[in-house]
Amino acid sequence: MLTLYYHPLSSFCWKALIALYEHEIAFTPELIDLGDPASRGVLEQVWPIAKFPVLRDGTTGLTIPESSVIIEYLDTIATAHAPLVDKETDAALQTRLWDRFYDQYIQVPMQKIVADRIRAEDARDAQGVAEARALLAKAFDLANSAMTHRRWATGDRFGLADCAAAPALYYANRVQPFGSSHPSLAAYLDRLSVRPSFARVLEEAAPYLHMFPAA
Ligand SMILES: N[C@@H](CCC(=O)N[C@@H](CS)C(=O)NCC(=O)O)C(=O)O
Repeated sequence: MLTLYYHPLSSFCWKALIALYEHEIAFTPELIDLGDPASRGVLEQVWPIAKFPVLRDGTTGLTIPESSVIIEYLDTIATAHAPLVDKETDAALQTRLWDRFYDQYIQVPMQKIVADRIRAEDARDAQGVAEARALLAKAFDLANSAMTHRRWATGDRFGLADCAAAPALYYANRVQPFGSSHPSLAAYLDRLSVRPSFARVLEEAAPYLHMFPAA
């Protein structure tokens, strides 16, 4: 049996949840509240870095942190659906490239902006936030032009990079809206939002979304 250590508001956890729902793999959700020392301790025990998601496979005894690695692992144990990382080398490289792109150049700067909002006024990092916003703007341009002729992140098949793109774009659009400036990217986010796996994640997150710092 699989256990997922997660929080329903966490963008990197959304990435793993999308993959679990795509594969229709059963798992036990272990909700972690990082603000509660006991709950944080549970996460630290399985992964001392204390970042989620973390997957624990009770059958093999394996503990797997890092959302992209979790998704690659799920491909190895799920057989009912197409893999989320292509088997063919060139396609796999594209999938991993766009997975890194959405994590590093959209999700990470988005998180920088959000994290700054919850800091004390005198600990805020205006320069870091400005750099994050500039990186987001550049990444939006690149992703928008890539998505002009694609349905999913790397072409016709939904995969790992789409699992990364969905939470990254959802939250980035809240901190730096791109709907009117980047129509192809906005249309891609619309497609992601009605994909049943991501629609389910959004539905489950809805009771927690009021906790997202608006500004
Ligand atoms: N590279 C990691 C990033 C995980 C990550 O940053 N998770 C955030 C939640 S979205 C977290 O655990 N934050 C808690 C903290 O930094 O204390 C992955 O892909 O899983």
